[in-house]
Amino acid sequence: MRLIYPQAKGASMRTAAEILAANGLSGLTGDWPVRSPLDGAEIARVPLTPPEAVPAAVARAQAAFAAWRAVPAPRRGELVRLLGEELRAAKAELGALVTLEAGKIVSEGLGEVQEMIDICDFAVGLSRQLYGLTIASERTGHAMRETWHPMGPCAVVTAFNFPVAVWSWNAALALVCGDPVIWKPSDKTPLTALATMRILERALARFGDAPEGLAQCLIGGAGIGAALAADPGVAIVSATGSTRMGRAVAPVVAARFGRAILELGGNNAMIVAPSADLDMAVRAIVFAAVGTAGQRCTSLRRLIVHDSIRAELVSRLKAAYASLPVGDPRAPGTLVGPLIDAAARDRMLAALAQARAEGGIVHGGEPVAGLPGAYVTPAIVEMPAQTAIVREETFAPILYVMGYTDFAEAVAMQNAVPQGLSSCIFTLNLREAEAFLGPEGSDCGIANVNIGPSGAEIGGAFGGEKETGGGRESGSDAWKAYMRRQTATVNYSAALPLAQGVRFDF
Ligand code: UN1
Repeated sequence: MRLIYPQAKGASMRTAAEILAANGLSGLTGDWPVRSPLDGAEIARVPLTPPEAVPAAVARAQAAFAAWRAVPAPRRGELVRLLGEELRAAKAELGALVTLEAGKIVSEGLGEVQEMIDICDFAVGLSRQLYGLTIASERTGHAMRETWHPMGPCAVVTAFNFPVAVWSWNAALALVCGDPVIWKPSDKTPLTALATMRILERALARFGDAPEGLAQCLIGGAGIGAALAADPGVAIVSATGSTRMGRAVAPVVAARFGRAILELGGNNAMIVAPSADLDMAVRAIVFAAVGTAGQRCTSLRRLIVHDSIRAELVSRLKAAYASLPVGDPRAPGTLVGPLIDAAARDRMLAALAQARAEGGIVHGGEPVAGLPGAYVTPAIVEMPAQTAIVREETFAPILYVMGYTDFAEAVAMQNAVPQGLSSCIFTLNLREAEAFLGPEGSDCGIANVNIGPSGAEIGGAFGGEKETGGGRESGSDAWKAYMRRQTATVNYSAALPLAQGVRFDF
């Protein structure tokens, strides 16, 4: 391990105040303290929205909906086009704020903003492609069609680990689909949310005549999310976070027949088959398990390796891990930044203790002395079997390694966890690759061959099955979840035939 200290040569020495100012966030006052994971220091205080303010916010969104749904979709797309332009202009500064507030290395902070730009581009094109169907009617002189209409206000609940990109996946689609957006960001990362709202305000000003209340941001705790979930004025609740959070939100939305889009926990695996290109596999494993300090919902947590190559792969991974630069994420060269806070570090250490108790051999996984903040060395844990702790998602850089002998056993292990977000296989064997992607293969929403489980592009639908919640966001036809489908039958004949040949003459 190489330690990178905050005063490292080449690290941006800009103060938090300077980065906040560059994002238009000077002079914030409020009750809620925001801490940077870089060193645990308080960097700002922001005002909190009490849950009692939610009904008024929903009323504003409803009023905005009445106007926005009537705006032609390509014109709605123009607002998202302008948002993409403003994000391009703000990329460096917003990326720096993501690094400051969420602890991502510079490249990943910038990558997160690029993901926002990408989904804006996608949504602009989509604004001219909200295609429905024409359907052949069984009746003479009848025409059937399916049309997609705006749905209503969309609440977007996001997590600290992708503090702005996940909002944009939802907001860019919701806005072109005709839905106002109410955002509840993680209370660990309100500053990036406020900065994003400033960027959106610039786009709204250039757009000119968007309704007031089209996009709101409510900073607060779980009470805000609970109030949004319960409010019948919120048509869609798109929530990203833990399975525990999803268990609280989903029944409340379901009880009022609202629509939920859930993106919850993942416990993502890679199968490494005997034919795998191990050089590529090692690179993919290290990025997916260690990148973002293991705090992606798509992070690699389980390695299922053929017994014939297990010892070699583990020894190569141990060597790679030993060379990883851990420390100040602002410094060029750092690959492992801090965990979000001390509680996250404590959960990692508790998981490792449990893994040991369940027979695991732990390499790494130690708190880093001498650095402020919750810095840890990433852990590789050789497990005798897929025990209880392996089946849990721990949001930290822990990679559990298990062996297999035959392919069917490996696929069964991959699927034998409660979560179902992302998965992958490294193999040069076509039969294994296609079987992994087939109906008896991976049960996850995302399944990859010869790339890792994380770092998805925005063009595909993003989400997963089982305890991951079943929702899909981002690309493909995920937009349909933000609209209501209407089936229309038009009779242009002079008769009134009934379907299915039913006679009802009088
Ligand atoms: C998340 O961690 O909630 O596929 C989202 C990825 C990113 C998104 C992760 N594009 O890793």
